[in-house]
Amino acid sequence: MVELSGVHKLNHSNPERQLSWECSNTDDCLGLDGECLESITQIQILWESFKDEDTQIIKYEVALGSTPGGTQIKPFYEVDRYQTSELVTNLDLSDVRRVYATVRGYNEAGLSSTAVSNGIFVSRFSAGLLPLRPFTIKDGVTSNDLHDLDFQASLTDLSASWDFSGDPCPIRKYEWAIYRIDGVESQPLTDVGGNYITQTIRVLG
Ligand SMILES: [Ca+2]
Ligand SMILES: [Ca+2]
Repeated sequence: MVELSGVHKLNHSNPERQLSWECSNTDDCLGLDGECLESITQIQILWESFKDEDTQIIKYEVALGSTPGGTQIKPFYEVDRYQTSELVTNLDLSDVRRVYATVRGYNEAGLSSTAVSNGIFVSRFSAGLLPLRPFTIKDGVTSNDLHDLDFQASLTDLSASWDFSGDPCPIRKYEWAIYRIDGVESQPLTDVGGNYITQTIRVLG
């Protein structure tokens, strides 16, 4: 089972082009799976319909937790036997880093089986909230643990370190640029990938 990242709106003028909120096999489901949630009040989850060889599924129950299989955010509640998706609303995810969804399906014999999602990070940035700790950028240093410098001895190298980890949603890509104090661009925004939190370049001239 998976979580969708977006806040989806129905387009009534063009129902043909609606994103299907259903997935019938694992690959389809994972293709819709989100890594970061853009809302702090609601989440859309999807699951493959449970298969039982002997009896029918008579009901599903859904819960949300901050740990895999947990129910801290929303205890189990019943949803229809024909559902394979659920929009959970009226949530407050402002203090939650990651959400995990769990679905339990019950067969006619009363036996249940459970599916747990792989989790989705709450993107405070997307929701317009402040990060859990401030984003920081320091110049002249090669580690964000060091203090920002206002002077440096090297005439050839420039360093900067940054920390954007205050948003639970992981940063996929960083770009950095360098401007002289008079506004002249020494280096345009340059992709340094997703893993770097510090960068040094050689400045010629
Ligand atoms: Ca996910
Ligand atoms: Ca400085």
